[in-house]
Amino acid sequence: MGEDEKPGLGGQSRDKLIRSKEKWAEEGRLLTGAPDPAHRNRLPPGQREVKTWPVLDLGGQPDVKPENWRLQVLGLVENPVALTLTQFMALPQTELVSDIHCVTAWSRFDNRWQGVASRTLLELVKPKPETRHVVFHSYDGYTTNVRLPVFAEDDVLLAHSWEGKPLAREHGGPVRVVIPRWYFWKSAKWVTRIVFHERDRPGFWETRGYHNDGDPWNEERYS
Ligand SMILES: Nc1nc2c(c(=O)[nH]1)N[C@H]1C(S)=C(S)[C@@H](COP(=O)(O)O)O[C@H]1N2
Ligand SMILES: [Mo]
Repeated sequence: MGEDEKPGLGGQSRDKLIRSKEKWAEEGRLLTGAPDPAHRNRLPPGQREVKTWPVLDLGGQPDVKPENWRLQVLGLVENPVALTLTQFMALPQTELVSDIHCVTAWSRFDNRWQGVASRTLLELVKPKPETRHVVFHSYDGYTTNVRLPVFAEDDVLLAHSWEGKPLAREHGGPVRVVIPRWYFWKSAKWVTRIVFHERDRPGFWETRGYHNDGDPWNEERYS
């Protein structure tokens, strides 16, 4: 792990937090048994709308100074890059509005994000043909995985701002991933490394009972 990449809360409280979420998965908490694959409702099954923006993490929020932030994009790509925040901000910029759906049952509508579209990044690094999977690595040691076509959707971005202001540290600033079609645990905060693979590598929650995909309308909460 690098200088800024220290896991948050050590020891007992972190273990307790992780254990209680694993228990949710074992018990199948919040499942309604009534999926909505056609998206008839804006709110996915078992979710409730909130107007606040809850903070979820593993008990620590890494303090990554903008000048120290790096984004490495590597693995099965033609053109691996390591970007400073200045270089990242110089890439073509996108603004997108999307809803958040957290697996703990809250949803937040109409979040306005500014950042770099995943497609812009893909054009820059050029994944090799055998690439199938993407893993995000964060400064707090968190990881999460998605299939390449999921990352390549046109509503996915690496966000540095929310509602026109720099993304707050508690929400993953300087830069986080936003994958609005999946539960929000796929949207890595404090992202620092994006690695392209031929084989899948389940991430932090995916190896602790959570679904490998995470489509809220199909209630893909747990594996
Ligand atoms: N690096 C990192 N990213 C993370 C997490 C985390 O613990 N560490 N938690 C995930 C989970 S479970 C959720 S619901 C969202 C929460 O994002 P928010 O705190 O901005 O609402 O971040 C996701 N990304
Ligand atoms: Mo979550």
